[in-house]
Amino acid sequence: MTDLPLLPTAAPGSTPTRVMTIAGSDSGGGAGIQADMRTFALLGLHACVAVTAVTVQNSLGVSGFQEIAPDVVAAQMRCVIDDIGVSAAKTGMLASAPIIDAVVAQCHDSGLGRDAAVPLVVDPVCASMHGDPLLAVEALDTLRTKLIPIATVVTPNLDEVRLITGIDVVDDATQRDAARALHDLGAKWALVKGGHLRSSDHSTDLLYDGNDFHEFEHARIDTGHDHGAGDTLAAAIAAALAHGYPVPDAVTFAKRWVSRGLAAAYPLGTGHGAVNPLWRVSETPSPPGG
Ligand code: PXL
Repeated sequence: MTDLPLLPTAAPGSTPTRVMTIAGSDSGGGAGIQADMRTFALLGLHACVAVTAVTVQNSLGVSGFQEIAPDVVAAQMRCVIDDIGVSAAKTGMLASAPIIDAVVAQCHDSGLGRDAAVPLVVDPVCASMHGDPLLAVEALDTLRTKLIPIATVVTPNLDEVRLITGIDVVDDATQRDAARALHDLGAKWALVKGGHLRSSDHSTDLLYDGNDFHEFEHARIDTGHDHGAGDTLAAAIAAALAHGYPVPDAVTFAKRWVSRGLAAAYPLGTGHGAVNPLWRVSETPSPPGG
């Protein structure tokens, strides 16, 4: 598997591949649509956006958010997909059951999802890293029964796995149980992120498609500044799918992308800093005279 190219991938003046994020805005710029758009742009894609909510947050946490009306979320998706077209899409913070319902209905109408032409990565965002809720508790059932069944890939962390499946992942066996449960809910591929599970210096993510388990082991990168890491991982998977990668290769690529971003993470404010998806830019030559 080769690395995805840095922008631009289309000749000047010609249209790049498009991808859409359906997610919330993070005023601190570390997560949400801001993280997604940076990753999409750096991976040679034109980023389209359906905003679901506007959060008020800084490095210390989320102090509130305003939801966007569900029909406006769906309208953003529809008008972009009908005109500009996208090769992959990703969901992040969806805030409420009515927004999930509107997104799922629009995915069906617009040909997004596991059995449709356009793959859909579902990052089932439930709360911020500080524990601030980003999805209404009563929306969990809608997430479970309507959105996950149309996911090409679902990418929960261990807290989200517990909320969605009821499984407390504590070892290899329960991580496999969780992957099976997510696949049983209808996701084509389930990626159960291992977090701190097995060892303090390594982390293993598990990918499952109903037949094979793929393990992705990587060294844990010790940074207090990992805000936006989950969003960036899911966005990089969507970007790689838009470029035509098969799912296991897309995950391999995305893991590398996030690891490098974590190694280059930076502090912000007085709380948590952010994963740095711009790490790759500093490796490119300066422009002439720059
Ligand atoms: O990292 C999850 C996430 C997604 N989307 C938005 C967020 C966060 C975490 O804070 O604020 C808008």
